[in-house]
Amino acid sequence: MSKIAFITGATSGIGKACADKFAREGYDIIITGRRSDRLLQVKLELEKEYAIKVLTLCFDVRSREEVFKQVENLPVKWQDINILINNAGLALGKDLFDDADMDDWDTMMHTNVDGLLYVTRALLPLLKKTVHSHIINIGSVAGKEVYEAGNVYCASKFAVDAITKAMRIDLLKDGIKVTGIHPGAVETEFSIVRFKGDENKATAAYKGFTPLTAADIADTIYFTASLPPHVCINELVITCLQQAGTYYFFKQ
Ligand code: NDP
Ligand code: 8X3
Repeated sequence: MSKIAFITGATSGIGKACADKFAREGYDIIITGRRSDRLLQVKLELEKEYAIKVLTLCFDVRSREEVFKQVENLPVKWQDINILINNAGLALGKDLFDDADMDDWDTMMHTNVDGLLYVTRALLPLLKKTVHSHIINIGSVAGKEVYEAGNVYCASKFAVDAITKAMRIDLLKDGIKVTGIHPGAVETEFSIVRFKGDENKATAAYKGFTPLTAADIADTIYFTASLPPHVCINELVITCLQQAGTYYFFKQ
């Protein structure tokens, strides 16, 4: 029987790359996101390319009710989940604390923190039943080191880091692995979203250096998920060669 990976935010970027990687490695995949057309497209592509099955779930991770409803309605054959990748997330705006839009703050905290909590709590009863299950949370270097105008995005990712550590401790008794992945700059739709569709600002974010790709992160995540049952990678901080921490870049 195939293993199952549940990946949030798989309509683009890191989540989509994870769906591709785990499908290539023979996993059946549950992919989530708010854009149903993209979910269907990913499903069709993966099922055509690999001999695996894909289940799409269209929901907003910020809705606790919706998250629990979706998980409660999972078909029985999709309930033996081995890997949960909590990836759905975003930054909105990059403004000094006194200029930032407070609605953006709410959206980031609700998505990056509340969403991750709801999805994990909803899936935990299933993860506890599966032998050797693994929760992988996508944090950020922004959750390790605050940078100017990063304020609440950084706070949300510091929270992801703390929650990841807390989960690892509290789920020790259940034998569930918990891993935090903390990437630096990865070229995805992240900056388009952050700068609200401003292509110039988004492109400038990756100018002068070679950023990580979503596939780099997916490969790393797969590595952490493919180790022997007794080995748990607690956390990995990953940047491209030209980045050190959140602030220092060697740009050419
Ligand atoms: P993308 O914008 O390419 O992908 C974000 C994904 O999250 C999309 O699939 C989106 O799906 C989903 N998502 C966002 N909000 C919600 C929501 N409310 N409900 C459900 N799904 C949602 O960005 P990345 O791939 O770069 O980002 C993935 C994760 O990686 C995020 O947590 C981000 O913070 C983190 N990260 C990114 C870095 C980077 O430089 N790119 C670096 C470090 C961490 P949809 O819009 O269809 O709902
Ligand atoms: C995304 C990386 O440095 O833009 O989490 O915050 S950064």
